[in-house]
Order: sequence, then structure tokens, then C-alpha cells
Amino acid sequence: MKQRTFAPLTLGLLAIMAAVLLLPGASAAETISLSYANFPPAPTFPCVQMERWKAEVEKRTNGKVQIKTYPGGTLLGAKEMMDGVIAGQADIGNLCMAYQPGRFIVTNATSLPLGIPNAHVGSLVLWDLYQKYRPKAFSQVKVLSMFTTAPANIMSKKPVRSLEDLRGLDLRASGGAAQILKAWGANQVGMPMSATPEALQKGVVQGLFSSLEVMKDLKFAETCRYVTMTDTVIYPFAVVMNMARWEALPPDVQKVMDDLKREQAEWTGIYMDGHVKKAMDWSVTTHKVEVINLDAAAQAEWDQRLQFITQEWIEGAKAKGFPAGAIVEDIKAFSAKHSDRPARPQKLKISTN
Ligand code: 3IO
Repeated sequence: MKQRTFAPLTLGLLAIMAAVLLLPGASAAETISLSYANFPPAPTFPCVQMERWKAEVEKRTNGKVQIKTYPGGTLLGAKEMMDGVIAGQADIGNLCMAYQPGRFIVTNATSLPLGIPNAHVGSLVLWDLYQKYRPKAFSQVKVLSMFTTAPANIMSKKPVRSLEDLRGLDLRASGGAAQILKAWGANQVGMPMSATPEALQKGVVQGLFSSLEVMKDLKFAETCRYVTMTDTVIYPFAVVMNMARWEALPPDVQKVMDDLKREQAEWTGIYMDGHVKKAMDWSVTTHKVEVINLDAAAQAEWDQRLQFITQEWIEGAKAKGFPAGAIVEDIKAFSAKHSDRPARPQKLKISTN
């Protein structure tokens, strides 16, 4: 009889002691410390959104949660992010899905040339798509948010005014954006954004294809004096958390983070769209960057060369067992739905200087 009451008590005590010992965050003061890894340098938008999320979580939990941020790949690098978070090397990590195109098939479909107009719409489309399909690629982690860049444009050391100028030009891109460069005849060089400043400096590449806020945030305007407007595809990002760490959080903290998921997606999209505009104003004013707009005929020809990409993707993804046609239709429908919102930022207009 005695043992019957004693055993559960002992087990309970042991469990509490184990929890205290094993959870680095569960100190006597009940502060929960979480690490948050990011791959690019601190001034870039993935890190700006990271600091905003940190501030909101710390505020909304009244300081119960403290987040230590690691920008610049100091805790995990661009391509290690997902596996590093799964393994618990960081509690939270921010990754660009384009860097592992074969791993995030459903969510990377947002970087097909489907006409997503800006980062605000893109981020909401990506979030809706994730919610609807709940891809297996994320089953080992807790997804805290997702968002996208603004559409990609060409930043280059030499002017790109035609497909002829693009032919064989060494330009850096990743994932869906890389496919686009290839289709236009450029020599696409794949690497994460975090490796790009050095590649530009050393002349390994002559430019890049990405959203334009990096002209200022990574000072690319100093080397890339030309921007060719294509407004083609976005890059999708995810913020993920180690599952065991998530499950160990108290419900009130989980609620704070759950409430932030979509809000953070939208905040980041809006921030990105506004920041692209500021970065380009700065680039034109400070570095006399020339903005090249294609005429309607050229734009039509460039677009026409991308036609096959979505069809090919549908066939490939179907063969892997994904409902590929439905995914593409959903992306278009979500994009149209969110583009209808009255409060959306204006599609970016940059004057030629
Ligand atoms: C990006 C990645 C890191 C920091 C700033 C950025 N702006 C746009 C991107 C998109 C991307 O991942 C890339 O590689 O172009």
C-alpha cells in the first residue's frame, strides 16, 4: 500500500527535477531563454523582422521570454538552418526555402512566375498556402511565420537592356529565381544571399537577381550601378522552431507566438515593400544607380520565355505525388484575393533617373 502512493510521488518529483535540469530556459525566475539563428547580416530584412518578432514576444509575455538573436550566420548558416533547428542547435531559425528547392516543394511553388505583385501579397499568399497544405516538409518543426521578398529584379555591374545583354552574364540567384535567369539565357550562379557580397567583390558574379532592398542593406549599389526592372518572382522564407522546445513552452507563451504567426507575415511583407522603395531612392540619389525599364514589347518577350516553367513544375511535382495543378491555382487565387485588399501598398513604381 505504501509503495503505491510513494511511487507516483517519487516519479513526479524526478520528472520535475529532470525538467529543471534539462531545460536550459527553466530557471528559478521562470525566464525562458530562446536562441534565434539567422543567416544574413543584421541590417537585412530577415534580421529586421527577427528583431521585431523578438521585441513583440518579449513585450507580450511581460519579459517571461527572452530571445537571444544570432544574425550573420553566427549560430547556423543559410543551408544548415532547417536541420540545425530540428537538431536543436538553435531553438528558432529563419530560412530561405529557395536554398533547398527540392525540400520545400509546396511552398517553393510561390516562386513560380505567377505574378505575385509585392511582398505584402506574397507573404499572405505563402501563409495561406502553408495553412491549406500543411506540407510534410515542416512536420518536424513548429512553424512560427512565413513571408516573402518583393519581386526580384536584376542588379548588375553592366547595364542589362535586352536579352542579348543578359546572355552568358554571370548572375547570382537561388531556387525559382535561378530557373528564371536560366530561361532568359544568363549564366546562373547559385549561392545564398549571405555569400553574395564576397562573390560580387571578387568578380565571381557580375550581379544578382533578387529583391532590391539589398542595394542599400548590403551596399550593392556601390558595385551594381544598374537595375533592370522585371518584377518577376518572390523568394519564400520560413521561421521554424525546434518541436521539443515548442512543446515545452507554457500555453500562454504558445498563444502569444501563435497569435503572431500571420501578423508577422504581414508585418514583414509591408516592411519589405516600403524598404525596397527607400533603398532604391537612396541608390539613385547616393550612387546614381540607373533604373532600366523594359518597353512593353521587350517585357512581353521576357515573360513569354518563362511560360514553360510553371507547366514543367506541375509535371515534375505531380510525378512526386503533389497536387501540383491545385497548388498553382491556389497561389493565383490567393494572390488575386489579397491584391484586392484596399489597404495594400501601391505596386512599386521607381522613376528612372
Ligand atoms: C534575401 C536574403 C537574405 C537577406 C536579404 C535578402 N533579400 C532578398 C533575399 C532573398 C534571397 O534569399 C536571395 O538569396 O536572394
